[in-house]
Amino acid sequence: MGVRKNARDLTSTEKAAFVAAVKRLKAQTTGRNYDWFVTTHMTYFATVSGVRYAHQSPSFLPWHRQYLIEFERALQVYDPAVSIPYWDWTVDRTTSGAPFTADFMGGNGSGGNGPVATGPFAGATNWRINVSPSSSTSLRRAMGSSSLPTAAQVDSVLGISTYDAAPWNSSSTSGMRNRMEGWQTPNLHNRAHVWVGGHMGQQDSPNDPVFWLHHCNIDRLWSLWQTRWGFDTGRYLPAAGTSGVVDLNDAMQPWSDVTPAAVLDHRAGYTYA
Ligand SMILES: [Cu+2]
Repeated sequence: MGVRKNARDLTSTEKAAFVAAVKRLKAQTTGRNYDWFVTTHMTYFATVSGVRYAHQSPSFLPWHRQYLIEFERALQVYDPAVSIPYWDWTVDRTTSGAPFTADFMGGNGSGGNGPVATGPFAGATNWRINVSPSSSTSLRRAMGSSSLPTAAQVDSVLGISTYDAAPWNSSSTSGMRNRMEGWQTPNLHNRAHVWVGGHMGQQDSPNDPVFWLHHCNIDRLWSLWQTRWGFDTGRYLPAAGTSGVVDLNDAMQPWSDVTPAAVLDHRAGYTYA
């Protein structure tokens, strides 16, 4: 069983191992390589066959949970000791501190939404953007022009006992999911994407490796919510018979056999430090 650690607590060796595994997956030329994950996120950014799977829907959390599990397994083919670390942006809130150090995710883009200038993902030779709606082949960031959510705002969201509510989309005004995803205040997940900017502000956001650290934190927050309110299937909504979204026992594309019910209790597979 893997333990996902806070990125600020990784040793130099652990940081180097994560970066190395990510780069090996990027260099893989067939199968579910790094760019497959980028393409998949772009595909499921939109509605597919009339269903919203990954965003603006109840399955935002279970879809990304499975997506991270698949990514972590793909890394572990190269290094079984690697787990995805999480970026707790309620604590690490600067553009040059963890995880944006030169030995890990690297720093800001140069000159406002320009290419990342430091670290292992700086420049198209180190890290080439292959799949994107924009033309830049270098990773871009424009960090810090907005604000990150606070610990008090996270607590307010974790205190909402109902998972989600009709109309089960970005207009849902009650329920935890839409405040966690970020179409309602305090906009947790969306705000961190916007704060990093550059590729992280686009549908091809997994091109920025910090995507995985951010979504690992969102998954951790969901796990904390589950710890408080329950890991059982009764905590996920909607249960059944809802058109256009993923009910508890509906399969989530692109996986044919993975339902929200199947991923709710992750504790046998991985835990959070
Ligand atoms: Cu996201």
